[in-house]
Amino acid sequence: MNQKRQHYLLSRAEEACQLLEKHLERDHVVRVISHNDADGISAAGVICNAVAKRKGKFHVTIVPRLKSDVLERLSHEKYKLFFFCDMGSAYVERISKLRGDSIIADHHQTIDATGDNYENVTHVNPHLFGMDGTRDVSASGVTYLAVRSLENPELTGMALTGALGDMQGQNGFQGVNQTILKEGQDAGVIEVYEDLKLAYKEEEPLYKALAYTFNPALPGVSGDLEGSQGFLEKLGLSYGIKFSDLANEEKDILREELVKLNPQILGSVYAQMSEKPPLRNLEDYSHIIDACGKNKQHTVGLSICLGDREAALKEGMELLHRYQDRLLSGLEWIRKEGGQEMEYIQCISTEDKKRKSIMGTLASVGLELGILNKEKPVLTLARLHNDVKISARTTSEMTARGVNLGLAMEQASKNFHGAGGGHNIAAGAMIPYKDLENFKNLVDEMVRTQIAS
Ligand SMILES: [Mn+2]
Repeated sequence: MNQKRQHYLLSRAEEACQLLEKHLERDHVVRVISHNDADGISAAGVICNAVAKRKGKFHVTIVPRLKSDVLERLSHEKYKLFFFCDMGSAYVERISKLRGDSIIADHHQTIDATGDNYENVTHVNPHLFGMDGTRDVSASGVTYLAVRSLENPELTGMALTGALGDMQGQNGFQGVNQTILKEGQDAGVIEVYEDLKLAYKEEEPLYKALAYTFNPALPGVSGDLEGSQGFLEKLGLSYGIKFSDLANEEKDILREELVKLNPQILGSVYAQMSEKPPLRNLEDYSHIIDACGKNKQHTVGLSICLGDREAALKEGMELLHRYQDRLLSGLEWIRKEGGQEMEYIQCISTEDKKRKSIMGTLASVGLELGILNKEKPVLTLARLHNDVKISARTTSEMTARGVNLGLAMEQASKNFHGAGGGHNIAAGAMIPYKDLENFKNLVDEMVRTQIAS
């Protein structure tokens, strides 16, 4: 069953590949439009690398959302091939009106999968074939499929970097991601081994590497530099040295104690063999690209994907450190403030400009670390002029009990002429500020009903 679905997706991707090839042969510039997160930037990296390898030309624009004004601008452009990554599935009809051919490489749910017959649009999306775009494959993976038969096994790592950025593969890859991983391993591009899943193990002093590790979360240590120092001191380990400088027996002690904190700290590590640290470990790679996006420096991220190991990588690391500082101070703030608990949900709100863009991440990590009550879904609230931007996060235990935040955000926001939606575990909405109290009450009630039914 699954094999068959993958087969359909792969053959649709193959159609896209042939279309791409046709345009490359005619020396057409590929017009790439992609999303500003780690998955979108990696996806742009995949298509641009594939085009560059064939001596083709590309023109990339990275946007936070495919809004009307973006499509409007594109409608005046005279490119012969548009390539949409990580977006586009909700706008197939409008994309069909562009002047050239289009390829859509997306993995978001499609509202109308049947109205899909436009001669000049090749639509590649796992949902069209009954597959799960939240777990099975991300946009960078779908984009990889669309250049796969041009022989690009070296891009398998980048395809999975985006998947990790979209929180796929934290407990192993599945579906199409698994297929891509196997392909990368067979080609000697990616190696997988069991190891401690510590972040930036080769770069950072041990206490920082521990504090910056969020996948998985280490209670009392992740996001807490003092906690991490204390943990290492108690074990008699010097916290200022790098992991690689520990003696073997010290490494054993550390491993044993970390497993006690969270057994998932031992798991599969994915390494891209042609890269040196910090880009060798695919999860570290994805965090660096993510930090570029979060700091609104997506060109830096894209340059890293395109092979800049000098200026762009240096800047990427600076952006990563800035992002980590923000994350750590945000967590400290949550530890102090806590969530404002309602009956079934809790809220955290901020006026801090820099914090606003990472509220969703703070909520997820706060839940995982147990700083926030795991039993109550979190709504983060950030006021933007007359509107409030809401990010909603919960745990898989709560979704198993019936919570569906995507549904709640969509339905509740509609009541106040706002917009919202997303996945069951992570979703978002935008509503008028004046309706905030009513919105919160409504979501509280909705979550109550979801758990009860
Ligand atoms: Mn994505």
